[in-house]
Amino acid sequence: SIPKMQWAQVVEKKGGPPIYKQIPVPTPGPDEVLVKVKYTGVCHTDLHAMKGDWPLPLKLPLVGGHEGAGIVVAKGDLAQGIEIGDHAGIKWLNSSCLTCEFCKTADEPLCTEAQLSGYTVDGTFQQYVIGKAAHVTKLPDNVALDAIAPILCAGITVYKGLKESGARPGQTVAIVGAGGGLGSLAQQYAKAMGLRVIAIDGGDEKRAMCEKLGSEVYVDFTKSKDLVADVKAATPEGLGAHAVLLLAVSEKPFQQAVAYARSRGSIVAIGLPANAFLKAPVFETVVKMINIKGSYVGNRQDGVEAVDFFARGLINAPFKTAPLEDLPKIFELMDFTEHGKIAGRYVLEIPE
Ligand code: 8ID
Ligand code: ZN
Repeated sequence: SIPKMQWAQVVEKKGGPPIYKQIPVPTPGPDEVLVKVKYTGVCHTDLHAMKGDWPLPLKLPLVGGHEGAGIVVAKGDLAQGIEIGDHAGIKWLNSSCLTCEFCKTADEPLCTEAQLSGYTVDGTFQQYVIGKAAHVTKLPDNVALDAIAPILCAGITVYKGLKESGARPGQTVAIVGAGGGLGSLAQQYAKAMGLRVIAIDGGDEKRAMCEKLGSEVYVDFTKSKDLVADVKAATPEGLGAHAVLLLAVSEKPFQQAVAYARSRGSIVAIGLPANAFLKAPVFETVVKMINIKGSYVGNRQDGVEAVDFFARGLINAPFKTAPLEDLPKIFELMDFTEHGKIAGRYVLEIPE
């Protein structure tokens, strides 16, 4: 039976920290489901939210988290497509209107009425979370709920970003921030999609991880004397990367990527460092015919496909597990201004 109260990590004021406390269990509306969360990933977005890094209003007090994997335990009368007992994933996109032009054309992340898990509505850092039935991702029963949790944001986002890059099998993609949560999964999706990977990040722990994940070259941005030259040297004929996936939480690579992108190549901005600007020399961008674009999570079908890659055993990125109670410690490790020390993803285990 569903209890009245539950454990949650609650951010009560901008800057945090999250407070571990008991709050009421929410009741799903007619077109919603209640998911008992078993595991949730910790995305850097959760840290941005707590710090108030972005020009996008936030719910407060807030239960963060948007990479939830669990089991449907209740549903409203109008909730379709998912049943009580199904394994389910809660994504960043908690709901959208489903009637605007963006929703009609499968660009629902662009819906102006979209609700965001762990940002405008309470997310997965609690035992019971609400999701709009139409947006919950059904998960196969036979996949481990801890390992699949990070697919619900990081996996979907990098899979979509790789598709948006237009890179084709055999081409080379430079992944900037390859050692982080998104980056570790990006390497696996890229490989599964037949792409060749250059990993860019800092430190030897991330080097070892990237080499295991199948990147052909690791460029350490903290040690390289000439990053542009090192990246280009790692590409076919030294002509640069066919695609660049920008996943870092710092501005510099967003202003540098044009220099090592191949002519006709694409640069896909995905990371969201605070107050940052994309900057590119007009001359090089024009004469190299560079395509610079943004990519924002994915639609429902991208979610289905990203989960399917995982369920078929093609995606194996490392993750560490910790109890929900440890969230503040994980934020400290993640914070790049202090540590930036997490190789891969942390997944929180939600108490029974
Ligand atoms: O839909 C979207 N666009 C979307 C979805 C999900 C997450 C965007 N994001 C954003 C997050 O909000 C965050 O800004 O993507 C960014 C990366 O999220 P993450 O992977 O969860 O963060 P992380 O695990 O902390 O990894 C960041 C990595 O970047 C490296 C760090 O060492 C770390 O491994 N990095 C940094 I910071 N500066 C770098 C640099 N100059 C760098 N790597 C290479 N060069
Ligand atoms: Zn995320």
